[in-house]
This record gives sequence, structure tokens and C-alpha cells, in this order.
Amino acid sequence: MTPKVKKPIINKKRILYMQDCPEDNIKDTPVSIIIACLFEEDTIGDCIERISKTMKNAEIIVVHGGTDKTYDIAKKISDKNPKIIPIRNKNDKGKGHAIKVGISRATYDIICQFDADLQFEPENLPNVLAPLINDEADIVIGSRFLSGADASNYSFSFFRSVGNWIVNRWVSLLIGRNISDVTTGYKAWTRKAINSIDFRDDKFVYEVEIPMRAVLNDLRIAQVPVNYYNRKGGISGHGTGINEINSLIITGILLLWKAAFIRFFDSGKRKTEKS
Ligand SMILES: Nc1nc2c(ncn2[C@@H]2O[C@H](COP(=O)(O)OP(=O)(O)OP(=O)(O)O)[C@@H](O)[C@H]2O)c(=O)[nH]1
Ligand SMILES: [Mg+2]
Repeated sequence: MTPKVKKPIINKKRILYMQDCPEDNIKDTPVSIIIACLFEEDTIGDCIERISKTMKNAEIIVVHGGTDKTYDIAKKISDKNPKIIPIRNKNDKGKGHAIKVGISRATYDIICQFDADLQFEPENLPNVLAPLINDEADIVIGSRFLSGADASNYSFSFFRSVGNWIVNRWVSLLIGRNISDVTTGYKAWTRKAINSIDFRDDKFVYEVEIPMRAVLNDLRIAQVPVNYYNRKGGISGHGTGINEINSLIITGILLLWKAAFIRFFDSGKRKTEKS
């Protein structure tokens, strides 16, 4: 179900935005959706279908770095639908790298990253994309923690809850803005904005680069509530069991360090868009 919507609010720091009911033209706008995936053969078909139904003219770029059938499933769908672009990312270095590959192949000026495991709802895309399409924001953060977001179908472990809270508070403190969900996989941007951000990390830590560099580059940020679910299959990019715990601890430490590094040593403007 789409989150309950409120009247748009953009506060003085242009950071909070709750999208009003999206107009029909939002769903017809051509946009590029990038799906980074590793082992997502259980959900990739459903994911592509639901995105295509929601955003009727979306091009969907599937960047597969794993060894299961995810690519083959996307390829089969693309044989009938040329708007699906499957890429076998042979030198896959992580999610950040896959997203960069996707951006380099994107046709349209409005681009969204979307997780293949259906933890987020494709049906929330119009809400997430509306601030970009209406030229009211340069970056949108789909937040699991804003009022209106329904995460009742997700069981946050104590570990992840505390980790998210620390990262969100730390980043907000460093940049003096309230970013409610730094690590969300539901982010969207304009081509110009993402080129100016020019994130460098190849793994999960690039997620912190986007909101931080957006603020430091004085871009307009919108935060929109999105619903969140348990994984619907596949294998987490963090691995399972002890590997998952290790990956989450390492990612958490790197996120905190990277945020401090950007704030104190690397806060200058990045490259501007090539014309
Ligand atoms: N190409 C590529 N995609 C990745 C990589 N790691 C993760 N992904 C994809 O990025 C998306 C988000 O990764 P997840 O593993 O779901 O991360 P998460 O949501 O923090 O972890 P879970 O809650 O365990 O699902 C998924 O579609 C993954 O398949 C990677 O190394 N390469
Ligand atoms: Mg996931």
C-alpha cells in the first residue's frame, strides 16, 4: 500500500518534503531505474514487472554481479520488452560500482536506484520521483523512518536498528541537517546532481556519500516516506550468518568514518556536469 500522503512541506533548509498525491503525468514520465543485483533470481522477474506497471515508460537497467539466474531472467524479459536492459557486470566490485555502471548506461535525466529483493515497493516510485519530475528537488531519499512510512512488515534486528540510528544521527550532526534515512536503498536523483556528487565508494558506503555531498554541494534534498518489507528471497549482499554480522559491522564503521572524512577533509565541490 502507498504510504499515506501529506501536503508538501519543504522546510527552510529544503530538506523535508512529503509528496502530495502524484498526478498521472508522473507515471508516464520516462525515467531510468537501476537495479543492482547479486543473487536475486527469486524476485527479479516480479520486481521488473511491478516497476514497469507503475512507471509505464521506465527503462530498467539490471546490473547483475552474481552467478545465479538473475541475469538470464532479466534477459528473457528484455527479449520481449526493449526497455529492459540486462547487464552482466563481469568485474562487479559491489553495489556502488553496479550503480555507477547503471548510471553510465542510463538514457534519461531522472534516475532511481531500486533493490531487487522487493524490500521496497515499486508502487512507491511515483511518490519518490515526483519531486524530481516537478523540479522541486535534485535528490530524493526514500525514508523508512518518516511518519507515513510503513515498516510493520519488516523485522528490524536490534543490531540494524541501533546501527541505523547511530549512522543517521552522526551524519545529521556532521552536516547540520536532519537526514532521516542515510542508508536507504531507495534513492533517486537527476543526472546533473549525481554527476556533481561523483561518489567514489564501490561497496555499500557510497550510500552515505550521496546525501552528504548533496548537502555540501547545496543541492535540494527531498525526503519521502516509503514502505519497507522483509527480504522476499535471494541472498543478502551482506551474506548470511556470521558473514552478515561481520559485513554489517565493517560497513557501519566505514560509513561513520567516511562521513567524518567527507565533512572534515573532503567537503569541497566535486566536478560539475560536463555539458
Ligand atoms: N551488482 C551488485 N549488486 C549488489 C551487491 N551487493 C548487493 N547488491 C544488490 O543491491 C541491493 C541491495 O542489497 P541488499 O543485499 O538487499 O542490502 P540490504 O537491503 O542492506 O540487506 P538485506 O536487508 O539483508 O537485504 C540488492 O538488489 C542486492 O542484490 C554487489 O556486490 N553487486
Ligand atoms: Mg535488501
